[in-house]
Amino acid sequence: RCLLSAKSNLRQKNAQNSHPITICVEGNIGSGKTTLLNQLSARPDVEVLQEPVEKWRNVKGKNLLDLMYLDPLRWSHLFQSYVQLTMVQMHMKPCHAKVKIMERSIHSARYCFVENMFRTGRMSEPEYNVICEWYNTINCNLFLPVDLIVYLSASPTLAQERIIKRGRAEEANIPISYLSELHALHCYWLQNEDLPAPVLVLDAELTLEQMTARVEEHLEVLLQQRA
Ligand code: TTP
Ligand code: MG
Repeated sequence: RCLLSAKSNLRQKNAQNSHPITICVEGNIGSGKTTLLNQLSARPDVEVLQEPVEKWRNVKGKNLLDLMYLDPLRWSHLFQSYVQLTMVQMHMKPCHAKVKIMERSIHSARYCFVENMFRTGRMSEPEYNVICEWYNTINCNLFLPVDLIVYLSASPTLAQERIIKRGRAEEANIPISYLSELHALHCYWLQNEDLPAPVLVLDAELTLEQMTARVEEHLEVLLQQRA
C-alpha cells in the first residue's frame, strides 16, 4: 500500500512540474474575459483557449445556450452538463506552450452558474445532485491543474452595459438581477478556502494595458518558480 501511494505521489509530482502554467480568467458575463484573453494571446509563450460558447450554440445544429435562456426549467440541466463536459475537454486539452490561459473553468460553471440555477429554482434538486456528483467525481479522479485564477471584478451595471453593446442574441433579455446573483456567487466562491489556485483580483474598470501588465507580473513569478 505504501509503495503504491509513494508511486502515485511521484506521478503527481511529475505531473505538477510538467504541466503548462495554467491560468483561468474568471468574471461575470460581459466582464471582459475574452478581451483580456485576446490581448494575452500576443505573447509567444502563451496558448489561449477561448471558452467554447460557439460549441454550446451549435450541438449538431441545436443552440443549447438559446434553449437554456428560453426555457431554463426544461434545459438548464442539459445545458450545464454540456458546459461541464466542454470545460473538462478544455482543462485536459494538450498544450505545448509554456503557459495555458483559459476563459473560465469547470469550477465557476459549478459554483456560480449551477449553484445559481439551483438556488433560484431553475434547476431541480435531483438534477443539481447529479451534476454535482459528476463534478466531484471529475475533480477527485482527473488531474486538472490551475496555477492562478484571474478574476475580473465588474459591477453588474458595467457587465450589463457590455452585454448590451456586444449584442449576443441569446442574452438580449438578461435582467440586472441575474447579473447581481452571479456577481454575488463569484464573490462567495472566490472567498472559499478550498480554491484550486490563488486569486488575482482585477477591477474591470482598469484599462486593458493595466490589466495585462498585472497578469504578466504574476506570470513572471510563476515562470521563475518553474525555472
Ligand atoms: P461567460 O462564460 O461569462 O462568457 P462571456 O463571453 O459572456 O464573458 P466575457 O464577456 O467576459 O468574455 O458566459 C457566456 C454565456 O454562457 C453567458 O450567456 C452565460 C452562459 N453560461 C451559463 O449559462 N452557464 C455556465 O456555466 C457558463 C460558464 C456560462
Ligand atoms: Mg467571452
